[in-house]
Amino acid sequence: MRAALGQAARGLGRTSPNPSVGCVVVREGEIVGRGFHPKAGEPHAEVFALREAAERARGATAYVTLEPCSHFGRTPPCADALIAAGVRRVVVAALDPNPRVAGRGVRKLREADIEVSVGVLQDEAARQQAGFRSLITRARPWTVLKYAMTLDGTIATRSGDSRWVSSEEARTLVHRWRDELDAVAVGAQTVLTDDPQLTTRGVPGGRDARRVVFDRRGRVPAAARTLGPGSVLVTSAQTDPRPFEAYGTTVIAHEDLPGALRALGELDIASVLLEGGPVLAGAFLEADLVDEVRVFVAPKLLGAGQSPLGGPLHDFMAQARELQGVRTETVGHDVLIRGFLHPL
Ligand code: AOF
Ligand code: ZN
Repeated sequence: MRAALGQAARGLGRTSPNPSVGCVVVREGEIVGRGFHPKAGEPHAEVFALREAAERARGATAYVTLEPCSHFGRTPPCADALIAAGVRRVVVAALDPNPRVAGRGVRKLREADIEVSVGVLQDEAARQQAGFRSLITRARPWTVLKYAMTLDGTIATRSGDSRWVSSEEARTLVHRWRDELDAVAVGAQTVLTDDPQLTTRGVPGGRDARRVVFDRRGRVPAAARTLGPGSVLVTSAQTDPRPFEAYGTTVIAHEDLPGALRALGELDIASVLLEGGPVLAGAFLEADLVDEVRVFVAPKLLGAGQSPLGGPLHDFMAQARELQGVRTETVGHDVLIRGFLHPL
């Protein structure tokens, strides 16, 4: 299943609104077929793995990170393909929450006398499919809040200098996240002070995420570096969309953050990396719309500086939001702490 998850990782950021899925076919302890779903509209992971395995799939075990589908979508059902190939056993990481599948894939396999186990490395798979699962079950993208702060909890000096808080290794990792998530988002203030590109750099084979700017009042310049084709401006109905659209930017008018997120989901954006600044982070937390948090802590001391979260959120320690499923690792000289505010 680890190998199947590794296959699925190759599709991350390329499959929405579909999930990133991997499959390996194993015969006598040896992998004889591998596959991943490369893009919506193209064949599913199982099809590629079975194709490589060819005749060796007969009597073999297939490991799939998502329940094989049972429906005719853009492609025929994978459950049928596994049955036709003569696979004897199927190991599934996570069930498919898509109402068109939802257990029917497993049932179809069992009805064909294939032995099916479900739940192997389920958490890892669900994490990998967080965007897809969020779109299907909540009609909004999965949100990841990311920032880097000094040991004393600042993200920039009082004058706004923030180059750089974290190590180069940490910054490279962020570029990998941009490659894997569907969109990166910033608030108006970040565009006005930094005019960032938010592109993916230094990742071999990487691609740019869609850029999203949250700017209720339409204050950012239409020629901002991060706007243009593929980018989205989230604003209010009072903003004239035409100057932005003239640069190729998609303009979404919304009344509140939940509505804005639903609109991003309709653009097939299944996951969003919230990259700054404190106002945007505070607003998302206040609305309870942050699903996952990834924070780098750099071994530096700054003294007076800017806090990562805007606005006084809570007055009492008992009100603090606590991350679940926390994992800690070192990246360069920094510590990366990640965890979840909402279950997968
Ligand atoms: C699988 N294996 O690799 C993937 C699955 O429109 P379609 O035909 O591509 O179907 C999309 C749905 O199929 C998607 O919403 C999800 O339920 C499932 N994705 N299933 O067996 C795969 N990517
Ligand atoms: Zn399928």
